[in-house]
Amino acid sequence: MKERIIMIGANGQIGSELAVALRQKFGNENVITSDIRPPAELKSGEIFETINVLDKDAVKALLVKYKPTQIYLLAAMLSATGEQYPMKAWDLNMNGLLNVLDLALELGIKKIFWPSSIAVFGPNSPKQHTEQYCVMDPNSIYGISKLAGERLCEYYHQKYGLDIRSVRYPGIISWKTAPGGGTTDYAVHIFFEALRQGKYASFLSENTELPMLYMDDAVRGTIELMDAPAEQLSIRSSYNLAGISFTPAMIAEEIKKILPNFEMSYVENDPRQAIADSWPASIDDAYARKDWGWQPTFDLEAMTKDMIENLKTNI
Ligand code: VAH
Repeated sequence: MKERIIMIGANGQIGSELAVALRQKFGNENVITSDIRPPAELKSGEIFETINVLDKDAVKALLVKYKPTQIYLLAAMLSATGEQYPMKAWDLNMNGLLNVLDLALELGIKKIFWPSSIAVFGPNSPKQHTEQYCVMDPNSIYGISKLAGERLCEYYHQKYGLDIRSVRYPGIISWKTAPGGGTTDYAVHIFFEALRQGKYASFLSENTELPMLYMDDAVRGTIELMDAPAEQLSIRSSYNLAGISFTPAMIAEEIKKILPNFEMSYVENDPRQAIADSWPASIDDAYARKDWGWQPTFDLEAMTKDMIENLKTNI
């Protein structure tokens, strides 16, 4: 059967690159992107619809119009912005998901991708090699909404048979689309500033180790999960996914190997520090590796080189 995909929340950091890969895989005519406002650019042949995921009737009309076989739901408010507008974050992250889950059930759309995050772990979760199953006490509204969302996904799978698939993304690093409102965004901003200003003032302290993943790996891994045979998947909440764990000091050193004059400094008392301190430093992704062959390819050196080479020609 021909696959047709609707992506909701397609203008964000992950959606904008995932859409490119999906259009290459399935053809422009089979990938409809949507978001609350039009994208900065839309190439000829690409289909886009303006939609608010909280408007259930509008989402239903979209799904009835295009009859997708898969839905990618990426609309969410991330950790840092979520702490500024907690109830808006809860509303978007939870009711957006519930709208899609209920409509998928009603309209018989079996396959759904929904991103979770390492933000579902909290201060009492293990800090290093955080397992798939462990104490999870998130204390950001974003992390709380993602943990609740994981529980809903597993519930809709077990109770109704929806084929929902999910990964706990680390901080995602990319050069094509700037991230919005995240705690890990420093690891993207640093590259733009290193090339523009030759310096960067990090809002996270130098030894704040966080799990990160390069966008190329994140996009490939997401599609590999969606392509995996359903019977191979033992996790229906959300898979731990690991790539590269590093600190601001480590990424600064890596940048200096290419830009020797780069200067790093640190801003104290940024509210995002407390969020970062509640998260793990590294993740154990054994289940993803075993169930569907997950394997990251970019290490810190390769990512830094790729980021700087691409930004040099694109900004
Ligand atoms: C954030 N980039 O910083 C997101 C991500 C693990 C972090 O969920 O909120």
